[in-house]
Amino acid sequence: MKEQLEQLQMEALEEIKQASTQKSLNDVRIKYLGKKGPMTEVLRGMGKLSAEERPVIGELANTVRTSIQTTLDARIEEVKAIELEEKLKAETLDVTLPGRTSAPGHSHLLQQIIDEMEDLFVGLGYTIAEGPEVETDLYNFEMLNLPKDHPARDMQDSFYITEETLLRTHTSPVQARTMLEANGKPIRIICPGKVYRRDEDDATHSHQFMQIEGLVVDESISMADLKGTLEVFVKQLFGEAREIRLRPSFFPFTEPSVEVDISCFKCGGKGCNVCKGTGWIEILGGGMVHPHVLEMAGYDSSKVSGFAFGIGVERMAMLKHGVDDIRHFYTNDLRFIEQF
Ligand code: 2NL
Repeated sequence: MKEQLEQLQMEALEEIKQASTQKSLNDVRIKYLGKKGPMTEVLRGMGKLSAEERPVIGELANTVRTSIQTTLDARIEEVKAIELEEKLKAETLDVTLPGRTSAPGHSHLLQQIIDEMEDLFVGLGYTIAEGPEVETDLYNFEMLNLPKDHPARDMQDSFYITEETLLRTHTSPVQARTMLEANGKPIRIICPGKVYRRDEDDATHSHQFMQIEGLVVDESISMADLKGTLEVFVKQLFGEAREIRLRPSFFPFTEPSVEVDISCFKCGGKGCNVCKGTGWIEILGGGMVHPHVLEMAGYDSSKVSGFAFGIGVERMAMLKHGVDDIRHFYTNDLRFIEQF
């Protein structure tokens, strides 16, 4: 029995030495010290021993059990430390690695044009005015000489939120607000921003687009001031060689009203596909602010006058860069965006 116990101890210690995971060590524990293991069996056979042998074998059995137990515990600690070490090594964070940088972007083409126009007009002494995109019927229509049931409202039929509030159909309500706030004082402003119209989207129409409107109100402002201002603006954006041409037109908020053409920047006026053979390209509308609009905004139309104009930003961008579909501006395809 003594040899049996010593053999057991040797085998157990050897297996403990070989085991390299917590799980296999636990298996060794169950195998040698478990209820169904060889130690239990040896102890059970003690009853058959003589009175002299029993304490000797009993003591040896205890020594063997303690030896297996402490060797096991020590090895488990060792394995735990190795496993932790490996885990830490696997999860190491190299803080010296360079970070992930995001590629530098740039302004959208429409914003670039707005920036360019803002710079130009600020240089001419204008300030930039902004206002809400959800507007009241009062500022969007009434104050601009478009009373309820006016047929020109149909052209700008819009997205209504309630009977009296809607998405603005032009940036003119910003100008109406600015005039009211000016309390009869002179103003020079441009109003860039998003506007909305109930339109079928196609290559040249979008239910949402951008406008820049300009407004000057002061003593003795005339059509000559409008023409001179637009000439400076057109030469800046389309080149020094450009000329402008004013044709009579109609807007409810200006009287007289004009449509403004520029000489074709592709053919110089001879006629080509861009100007459809006419030598001229229509780029904006404007006119002298209607006296009724001035009066509603608190001005004395017998003392002051004003000019106003409205420019479609997308149309300008399409002309300048030969873009054939307005929807390119909003689909955010990088192959388009990165060209500008
Ligand atoms: C166009 C024409 C225009 C205006 C906008 C305006 C604003 C006030 C008073 C008078 Cl507050 N006029 N704005 C005037 C004439 C034309 O826009 O076709 N734009 C794309």
